[in-house]
Amino acid sequence: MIGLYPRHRRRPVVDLSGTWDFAFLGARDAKTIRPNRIRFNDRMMVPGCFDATPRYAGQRGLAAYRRTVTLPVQGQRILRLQGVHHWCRVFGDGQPLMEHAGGFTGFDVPLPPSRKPQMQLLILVDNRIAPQQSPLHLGHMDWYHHGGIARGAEIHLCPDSAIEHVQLTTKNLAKRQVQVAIAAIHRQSPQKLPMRILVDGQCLLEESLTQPAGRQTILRDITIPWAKPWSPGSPHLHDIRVELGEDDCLERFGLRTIEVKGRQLRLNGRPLRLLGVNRHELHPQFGHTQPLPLLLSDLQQIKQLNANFIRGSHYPQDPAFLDLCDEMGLLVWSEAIGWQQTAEHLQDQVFLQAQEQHLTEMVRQTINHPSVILWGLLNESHAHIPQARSGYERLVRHLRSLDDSRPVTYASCQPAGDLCLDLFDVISVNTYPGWYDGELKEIGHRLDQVIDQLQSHDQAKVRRKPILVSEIGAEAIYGFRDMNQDRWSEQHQARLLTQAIDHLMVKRHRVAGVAIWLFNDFRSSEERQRILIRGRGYNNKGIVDEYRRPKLAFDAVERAFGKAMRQK
Ligand code: ADA
Repeated sequence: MIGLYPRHRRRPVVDLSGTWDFAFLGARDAKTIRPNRIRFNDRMMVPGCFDATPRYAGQRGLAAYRRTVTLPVQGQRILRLQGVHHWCRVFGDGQPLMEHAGGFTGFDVPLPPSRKPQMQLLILVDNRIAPQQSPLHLGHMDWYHHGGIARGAEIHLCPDSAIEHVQLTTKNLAKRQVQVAIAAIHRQSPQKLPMRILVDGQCLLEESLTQPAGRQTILRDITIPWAKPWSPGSPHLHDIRVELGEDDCLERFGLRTIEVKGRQLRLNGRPLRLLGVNRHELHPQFGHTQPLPLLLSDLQQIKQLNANFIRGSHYPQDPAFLDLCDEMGLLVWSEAIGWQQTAEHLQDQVFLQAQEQHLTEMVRQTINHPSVILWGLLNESHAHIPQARSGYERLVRHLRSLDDSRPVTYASCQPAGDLCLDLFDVISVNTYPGWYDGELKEIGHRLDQVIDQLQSHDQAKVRRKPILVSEIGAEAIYGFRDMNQDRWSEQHQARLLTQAIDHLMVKRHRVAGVAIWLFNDFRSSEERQRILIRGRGYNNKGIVDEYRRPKLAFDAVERAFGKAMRQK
């Protein structure tokens, strides 16, 4: 299942989780592969990352997954893949159907009609770093790019009139008014269809529609008199079910607003202070795949820290993770994949188109989560180079066209020279005082300098925006406690984070929030320039290690966030 709960009651959905036939083809070129000639000699788990198993650890290349499914012959069949890393070509009964580049987001593959009840699915998956094939997964990025069908896979059996997606927006919090946008596709014309909208099992709207063939969007406002606003302290969720003809779709929804007012972020009209962590979806045994118990225990630990916020660095997080954040009342920054893109990338049409498609996919799968309060993109990219600006403009415009109900931000690592800050609603800064720059005793001073620069920026528009410290942290090797208490020791990391949180969120009240770098240690890129500065090949700035064992900094952050929370 994709996510935590079934999205359909009427529409049959075939879950493709489980074992598939598998073959690792290594250096082979996908173009030369004859699907019926592949010798399958292994089994692989879906969802899963093949290179997180000891047998294929560290391997880059082409892999083949195969599975035969039995399906009814009538109706439109759609294969939904929720995240394949990071390039794939899909075949149905030996016929190529579609290619997709980019992991971490879902996409649909329409399956051709067939008279046979069985269909053989074959998916070629490539985890090589090859920008011409997969422009968003680049070797310099500071995380390990695992390969495989990492998230869920399903086949949807859709009627002639089918719901493609349902988008829910809080229109008026006080009046409990929600806009329901139903994107539907009709393969026959004209279609007279009964439609109902039910909330928490109660029917709020019933009508009969006549729809022409093709794609249509149906917009309706509904009022839910009993709805309670969603907030971290009271994460109330409501079930909204849309029934259209023979099809249906269920979404869970939280009534809430998020806006920027001067230097504040406001949730349901009230000022918000974000105390949070960055989180990477990586685990030594599962790669990018996130088993549900792992997601839940990560969130338990994050809540234990007195945190209310998670930055999903640096790509869209698992849909089940967002479902859990909705339930557990955690606020999320949902970020599109990006890491230190250059001005050349930001002028490159292929890169920009791939980013636009990825943004569209991210927003589509994330938009109904009340926990998601911020959109982010292009972590630490070259916004200080004038030629990069048009690329930023284009991507921000695209993102806002997909959803204008959430503020947009991006994490800048050169705020003083940044030429794109005016394009965003919230200014976010990644800064490493006491680790990459300066010493522990200078942390407060260095943080003040960064904030002063922004709050006295020559563009008035920039001066008045909320500021988030989106990364701050230090490396510590789990278990390394040292009498010198210097860099790489657990003590150093604990002291640095205590001082930083205390300065930003207790002593001074100049920022809207902080997200420490980071919750969990994770494997970094195998590229030489990166691995030489990453002990064990890992980014060790987690306050828990890769198996979620707490370092000294865990308790320190819990105490510091607790103190900050009580200050409110
Ligand atoms: C950057 C980057 C992170 C990580 C961090 C670090 O700020 O955004 O992804 O690489 O540096 O650990 O150095």
